[in-house]
Amino acid sequence: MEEFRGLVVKSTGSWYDLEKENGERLNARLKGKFRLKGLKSTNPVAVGDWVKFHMERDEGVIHTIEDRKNYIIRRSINLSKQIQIIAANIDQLFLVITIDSPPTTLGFIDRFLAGAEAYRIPTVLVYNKIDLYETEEQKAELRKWQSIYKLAGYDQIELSAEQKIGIDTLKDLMKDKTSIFSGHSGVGKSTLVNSLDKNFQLRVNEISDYHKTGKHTTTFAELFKLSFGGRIIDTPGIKGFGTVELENEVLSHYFPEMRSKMGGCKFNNCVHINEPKCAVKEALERGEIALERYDNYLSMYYDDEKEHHRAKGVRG
Ligand SMILES: Nc1nc2c(ncn2[C@@H]2O[C@H](COP(=O)(O)OP(=O)(O)OP(=O)(O)O)[C@@H](O)[C@H]2O)c(=O)[nH]1
Ligand SMILES: [Mg+2]
Ligand SMILES: [Zn+2]
Repeated sequence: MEEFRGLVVKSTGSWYDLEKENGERLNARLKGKFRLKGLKSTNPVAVGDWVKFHMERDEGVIHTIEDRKNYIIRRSINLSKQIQIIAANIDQLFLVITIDSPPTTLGFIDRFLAGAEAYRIPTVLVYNKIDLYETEEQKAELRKWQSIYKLAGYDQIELSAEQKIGIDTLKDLMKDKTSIFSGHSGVGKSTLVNSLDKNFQLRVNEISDYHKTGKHTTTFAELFKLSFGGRIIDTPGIKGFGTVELENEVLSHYFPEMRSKMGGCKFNNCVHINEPKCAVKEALERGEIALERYDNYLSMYYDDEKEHHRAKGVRG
């Protein structure tokens, strides 16, 4: 039987829309006795997966999922052991940020970035609405944030989705890659995505309206192709990574600027708080790690500890 290769562009849970390598689209379902090793998930195949299939009449029958480069999951609310794979094979996340309209906090950004590190997905910080940074004070604040994340090693761009400033730089970064946009409500994600591709406009509005109906807990992700050669996965599932469990012992691994220094710590289980001869704290003192980032590291560390004690308490 002839075998084909396809990309999952939409999933309803029982039906999949596939795109073949020649661009052709078709409907597919899973082979009857399909089993996935390892992961206990409610959906074995997710948007962004590459699969192998054969044809039965005019529908595809998926029999193999290719190895994933990465994926994002969501824990289902009722069945605590079950997870739902939201999307797979993501090349990059764009975290859209506005400093005060609406406010994004450094704490939110650092949690998001640590979560993305845990999933091994590169993140680019996108400062939108630069047309609104008018006073010297506002501009200074923007420079300060940019210097914090430059020190941490993140790529950053600034733009105005509304005034179409800096859009080409974003398109260059997106070319031939699969991207996801995240960020607080109102930072301009839809405006930004609309400005990328004229033909895309309708779809984006459809999506955001759909989300507003509050059905997003059962909505699956969808993958869209952009005319300039890039893909966007639209997913309601990751406004942030608040639900990702980041174990305290490895939390600093998810801060790239700490990760690169911790080889020099005296203790190999150093958590860079009270230990002597800690290379991370030495770097902090030399100004090679931003104090704001370190403070957020600490607050995540102690938050999780509190969480942990509370959970223990409940269990008795
Ligand atoms: N001044 C200015 N306003 C912008 C810019 N980008 C977006 N906006 C405005 O910000 C508001 C929110 O933009 P949206 O694109 O709807 O934001 P969103 O991130 O998609 O929000 P949710 O769908 O709720 O998550 C709208 O009124 C936009 O017109 C920009 O670059 N400059
Ligand atoms: Mg939107
Ligand atoms: Zn240390």
